[in-house]
Amino acid sequence: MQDHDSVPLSDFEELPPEQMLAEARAFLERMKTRHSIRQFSDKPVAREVIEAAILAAGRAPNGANHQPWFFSAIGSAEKKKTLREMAEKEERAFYEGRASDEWLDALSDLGTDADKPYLETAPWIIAVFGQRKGGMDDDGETQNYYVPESVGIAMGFLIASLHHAGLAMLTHTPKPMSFLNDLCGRPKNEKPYLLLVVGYPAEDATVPTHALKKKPLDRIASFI
Ligand code: IYR
Repeated sequence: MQDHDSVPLSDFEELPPEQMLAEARAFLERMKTRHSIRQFSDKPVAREVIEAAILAAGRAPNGANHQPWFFSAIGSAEKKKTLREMAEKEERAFYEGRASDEWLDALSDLGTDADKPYLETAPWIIAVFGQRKGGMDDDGETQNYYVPESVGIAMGFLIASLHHAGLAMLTHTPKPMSFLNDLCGRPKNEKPYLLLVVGYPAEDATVPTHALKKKPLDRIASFI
């Protein structure tokens, strides 16, 4: 290995094999209770919970440890109203012509449409940006690497962390979503990847049956 500064690994926790298996299976069971929902309550969620989840996302492995992500946690009623208006404008164009028939057909089992009331109802909407440039010091110039991969992993951590904390979510991707740069005051060289709607489910929240059908292990993995 090339010469570089390092410290001994000191916080790795080795588990006995039976406990390892039990933990892996317990996590699987926990993740089975994660569902994308589209009916949210307006019950508030403490900002500290969102902060901890974003910090967990910030621990994701990423290109050259440049940490090429930014999370705008939108909690103000005024911002959420503007966000809803802008997202619904794009979504109307999407559902009324921009999307192919094939795409609309693929969405029909989910019951989605251009109305996004949850963008106002849910207490937090997290906009996730990827930084094409910036490096460790956010200098806006240094090249970043594997940005979509890094941001994708961080979003997975964010979702798992919020679910673990007992919150419900929806990943939402208005198309296009370049309006988010202005809304969140982010520079042009950042690319919005996703909106994460976060809060408590409404009492009458539902899960589309289609979303419950998951591929079995032998269709998503091989052991060779
Ligand atoms: N962005 C639209 C459409 C949409 C697209 C996919 I792919 C989905 O899995 C769900 C929705 C919307 O949010 O309604």
